[in-house]
Amino acid sequence: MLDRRMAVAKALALQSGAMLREAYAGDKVITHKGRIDLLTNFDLQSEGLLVEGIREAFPDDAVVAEEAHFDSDQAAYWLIDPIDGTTNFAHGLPDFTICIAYMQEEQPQLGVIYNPARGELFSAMRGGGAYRNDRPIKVSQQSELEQSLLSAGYPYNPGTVDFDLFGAWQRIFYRSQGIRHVGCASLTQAWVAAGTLDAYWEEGFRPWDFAAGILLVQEAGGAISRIDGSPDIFREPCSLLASNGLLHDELLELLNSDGSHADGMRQRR
Ligand code: LIP
Repeated sequence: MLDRRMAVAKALALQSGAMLREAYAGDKVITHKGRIDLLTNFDLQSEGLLVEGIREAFPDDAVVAEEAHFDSDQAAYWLIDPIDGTTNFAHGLPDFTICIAYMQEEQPQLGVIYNPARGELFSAMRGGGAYRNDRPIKVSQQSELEQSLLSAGYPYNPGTVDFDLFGAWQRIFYRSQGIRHVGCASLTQAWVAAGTLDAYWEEGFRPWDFAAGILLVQEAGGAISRIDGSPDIFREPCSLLASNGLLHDELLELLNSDGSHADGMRQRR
């Protein structure tokens, strides 16, 4: 059944992706969900297409999607972000994805992340490895922070963040090769899974931006934890450090060296 769900998820991501590839550089109707949290008419169109497609293929499945669809209280459900990286999309930047996960007992079992502008289709099933365009991917083998290219995300509401966002950025920036802000959480995690980036952290996000990416990083051999080192990533405010594993402890130390998250445990694959 998970295989069938994967086939449907990939087909729907490609279908929505074809529409978004045509649309991202053109005109859109843009409204605001928050001061800097945007919504375009294409988020709604993509969500409609994905939700309809899933309901047609699996009429009994529950669906939770970013913009409008919330079947609640289910042990298993689809978790969808119709456009992750909406701000990039709204400005005509190519770094956005369609992001689909299937969750069971709050753990992603399947993840699909599709960046139509670059033609990168990432996928993972629990226990089955991680793939880009159906070819296996692995996290990097980089163990030197000095040689590492990293990424950090910034939430729409920095007030919800529980650690010293820019202090951590500064501490790590001076010790690494650089910190990119991609502006699309799922794509950033997919690039950690593929070994393009060595690690990524963000706090204050929503589960649909991260569920598929977490599975990809785990299946590609990486490590994940909250920024304080503890395992429950989806506890509000959601918090994630995703890395190749080799840099995880050093980054945890630098992220927490202002003392705000001293008591965490670690979760490894
Ligand atoms: C956004 C991200 C962005 C992240 C934000 C937000 P949206 O998702 O992918 O990179 O920093 O926290 O979650 O709203 O574009 O789907």
